[in-house]
Amino acid sequence: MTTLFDSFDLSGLPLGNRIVMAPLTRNRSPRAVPQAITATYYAQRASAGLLISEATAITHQGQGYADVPGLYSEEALAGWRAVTDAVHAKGGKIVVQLWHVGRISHTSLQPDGQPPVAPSAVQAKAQTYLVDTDGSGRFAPTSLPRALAASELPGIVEDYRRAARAAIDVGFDGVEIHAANGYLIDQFLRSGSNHRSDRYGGSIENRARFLFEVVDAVTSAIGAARTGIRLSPVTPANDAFDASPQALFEHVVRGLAKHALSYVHVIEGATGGPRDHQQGERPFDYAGLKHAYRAAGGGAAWMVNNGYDRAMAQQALASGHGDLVAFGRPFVGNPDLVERLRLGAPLAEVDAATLYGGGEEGYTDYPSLEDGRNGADSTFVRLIDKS
Ligand code: 8OZ
Repeated sequence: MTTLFDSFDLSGLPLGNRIVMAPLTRNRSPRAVPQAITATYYAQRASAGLLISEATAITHQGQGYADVPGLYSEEALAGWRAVTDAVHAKGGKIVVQLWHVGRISHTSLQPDGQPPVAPSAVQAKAQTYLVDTDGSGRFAPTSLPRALAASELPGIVEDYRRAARAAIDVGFDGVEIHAANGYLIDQFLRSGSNHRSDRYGGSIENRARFLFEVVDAVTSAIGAARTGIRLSPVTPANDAFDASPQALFEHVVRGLAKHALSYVHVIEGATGGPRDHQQGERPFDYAGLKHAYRAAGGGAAWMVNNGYDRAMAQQALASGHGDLVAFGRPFVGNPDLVERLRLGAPLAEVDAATLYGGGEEGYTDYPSLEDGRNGADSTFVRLIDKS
């Protein structure tokens, strides 16, 4: 029977186990540049079969929160080179998540204070995170975006292509296209944020066109075997809404099946929230989504995510529901999550106050079991899970 601890061949990339570190935004990259502590943070977690980096902006325009990293300056790329070297030195594997936030941004984060861009000029009921000049952080409503002209889209597709190429050049083992959680690609997909009447709006086929153009560009630049994608069919994150998610996402995965991608990563339910969250008329059928993909010839690894614990994850693999399981928050507080799951050891809880922004505290100072400091002498570590 398949277990979490079995190795996996990810389109030629050998993974030591089926446990994936999900992308986690940490806001510790001033001027979009990953720092030395970021290399330490990922290297501490390198026993995961695969690390997926935090969402990383492909351009300044694709940026939507204070101090998130980018792939669009030499300095940022040098910072990422230190990260990939540190992970590889520990025998780990790491892909970078390619991110364009679309309307989930703020004029103060955009080039020349411009409005963010989106499929349509519809403001999201969502918040972003800003840092004031005195260094204090605050949440702020996202700004009213301007609608992209169709003539601008090839340029953004090119930005994805360029970022993917740059990522491979600084040592990433691949990329994950972020098509989830209400960001630019998801904004095109869903009727709630896409009110266009040109060939990028209206029908499901039209709304998925931008996603497929990005996938074509990235796979042609770095190869489909190094390209994964993340979807979140029913998440309400960042005001994402579609009334017919089943039809929409089955169309999407049937199109993805034409490429020999490395993996399809599916957030089940509301991101970081209830797994049974519903949009549209009936509960989302994840097995049906996977079936649509396989029936269309799609052979990529199927990665599942959202609120999995050890028992659920083992069950997902044993039943064939997924090939890989991505864990998010458990990796924040447990750098040695793989070892803890292997031993059935307790997991440390996350300190919510140090999730976004700051330095080493709540970032690189969570102990591993090996540190021999677990629990008792650590003020922020609380044991929550004995499964
Ligand atoms: C949490 C905070 C900011 C951004 C996502 C990139 O939801 C994010 C994100 C998560 O995909």
